[in-house]
Amino acid sequence: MSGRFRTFAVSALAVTLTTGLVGCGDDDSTETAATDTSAVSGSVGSTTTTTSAATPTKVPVGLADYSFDIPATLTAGPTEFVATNSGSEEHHMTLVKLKDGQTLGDVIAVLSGDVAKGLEENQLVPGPQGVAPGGTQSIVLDLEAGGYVALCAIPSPDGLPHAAKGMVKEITVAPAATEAELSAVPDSPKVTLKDYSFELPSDFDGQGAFRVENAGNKPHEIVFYKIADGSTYEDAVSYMTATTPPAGPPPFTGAGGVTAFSPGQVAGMVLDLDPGTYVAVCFLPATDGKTHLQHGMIQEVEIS
Ligand SMILES: [Cu+2]
Repeated sequence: MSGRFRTFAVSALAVTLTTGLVGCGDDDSTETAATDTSAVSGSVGSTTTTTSAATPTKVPVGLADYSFDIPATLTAGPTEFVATNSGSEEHHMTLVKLKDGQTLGDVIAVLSGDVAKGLEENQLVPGPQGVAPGGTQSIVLDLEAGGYVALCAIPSPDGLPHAAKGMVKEITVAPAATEAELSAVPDSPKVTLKDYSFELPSDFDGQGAFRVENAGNKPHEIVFYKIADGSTYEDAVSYMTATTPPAGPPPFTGAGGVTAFSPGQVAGMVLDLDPGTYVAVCFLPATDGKTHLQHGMIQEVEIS
């Protein structure tokens, strides 16, 4: 499989779960598997454009090797996930919203088999992406009540996804006392994800809030990578598309983005990109065995 070093990979996780290793360092997350999602109605997210945005509730998300520090219970409504990475590897928080009757085990099973199909069949909600060690990423969304699974699908150098090393957590989002009337997702310059391309504002400067929409028919992600000094966009592409994991560290560093999310959904993304050359990329697998990257979902971005 090409690009194996970074492809969305959960394959080793089912085994780990059945042997009970996941959650051993995180006692409060293992007892909520039977989350009742029967009261959840409607689809996740919307693309409603707002003229004034609701003020989101800030939820700090600690990313570490290999765990999430996030409350096991949240409240529905306008939410801002503020992720910080205290670990030594890049992390993200992919969020899967549980459907009626779906359990953590079901999510893992579907993502451990045919990953591309699993991504399409699950409800994927935007989360913080591409967070380098010491980095931060803020994601704004209208969080719906229900059960969620947070996981990190980024593989370590040994090929195992962080989820298989314990970076999985169940989160219950309780209904809000009063339903929010406004969206928290800002009506900012748009970043649009399509099958299979990105559309960035023509004057994209990588600064401030952006409204990220999935206008495709497939789940997509956007990850920004800053290319290291002395390396080129071509170097980054050849590293990302190598058929065997290249030796040495990648010639780029995670600079933020949004995790895989389902068609029709929308999120706010706050960026603070230093001047330099970047790659915007979607690594998700497609159902034809190629990655979205191989379908052309990669773009050079210059920040001056
Ligand atoms: Cu994609």
